[in-house]
Amino acid sequence: MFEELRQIIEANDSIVIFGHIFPDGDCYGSQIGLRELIKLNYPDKKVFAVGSGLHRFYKLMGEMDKVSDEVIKESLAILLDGNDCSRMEDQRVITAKEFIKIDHHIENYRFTEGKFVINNNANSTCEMILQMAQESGWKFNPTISNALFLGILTDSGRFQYIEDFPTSFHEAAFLCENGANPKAINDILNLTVESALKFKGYVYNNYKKTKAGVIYLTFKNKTLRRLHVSPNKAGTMVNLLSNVVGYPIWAFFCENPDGTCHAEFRSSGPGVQPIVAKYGGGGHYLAAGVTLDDMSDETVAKIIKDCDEAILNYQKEHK
Ligand SMILES: [Mn+2]
Repeated sequence: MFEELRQIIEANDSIVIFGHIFPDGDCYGSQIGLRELIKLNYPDKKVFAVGSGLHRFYKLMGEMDKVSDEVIKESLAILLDGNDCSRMEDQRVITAKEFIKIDHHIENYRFTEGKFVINNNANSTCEMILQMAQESGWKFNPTISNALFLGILTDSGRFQYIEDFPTSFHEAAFLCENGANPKAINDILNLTVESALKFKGYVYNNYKKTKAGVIYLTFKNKTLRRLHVSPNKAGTMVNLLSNVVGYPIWAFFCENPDGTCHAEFRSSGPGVQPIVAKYGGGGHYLAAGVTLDDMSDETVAKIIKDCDEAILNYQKEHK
């Protein structure tokens, strides 16, 4: 499946690996995992991973690289875990010499910049990198295994959201046999801070719901500042409202300092990706996000109404 991408990687001596804005475990894990795989298996190549990464994992898996504009201009850019160049955190990506992409998100429009492999059924981009490495017969080391395990673990909701359990568990076992340490990774993931407790208290005291079955919350920017949580960080905690009986869609609307709104949607059945796609957002069928122009009552009401309709249609289809 990855033959063509592997040939392009082999043909380039300088490679820069890009990840999406607001990097998560899969973004950082796939960037580090692929960088270390290329370093180990093609020691003569120069390979870098750019972006802000996940600081709390630096000690276990390694840091991100600082790369000059000149290097990017002479390099192959590998885009990971995001639809296209506009989603990448380091916008210098557009100046690269050549592009390839590996991703598991639903494609909003065709990636025309270069060759790509997309697998919507993969639980993570890290799983795809692992499959590429196995297909290529590449060697592994503990850093690579930890990094890829991190992405599989976090993007699958710790092995909940998986299409093909036997395959994913075999892959997890392979990574453990090659040095991944799930306990060390979980220990870092499980750490929390006191402000998170205050945030949870606010969520459980202030959520709203609709008759059809949407449970949601809007956060004014000043509320988020008072709670010491950024709009993006708040969005990652939308699952605080997950799996409440009678509420198949849950959502957070988080107002950014500039008045725009970062909104996250999750579902246990009705598709939310088609809803956010109407507003320029994207993601997965049951887990998607969007940036809205504002967080006015009208804007929120409109998209909540779409969610209500999706639930009612879903219920009709699944009677
Ligand atoms: Mn991902």
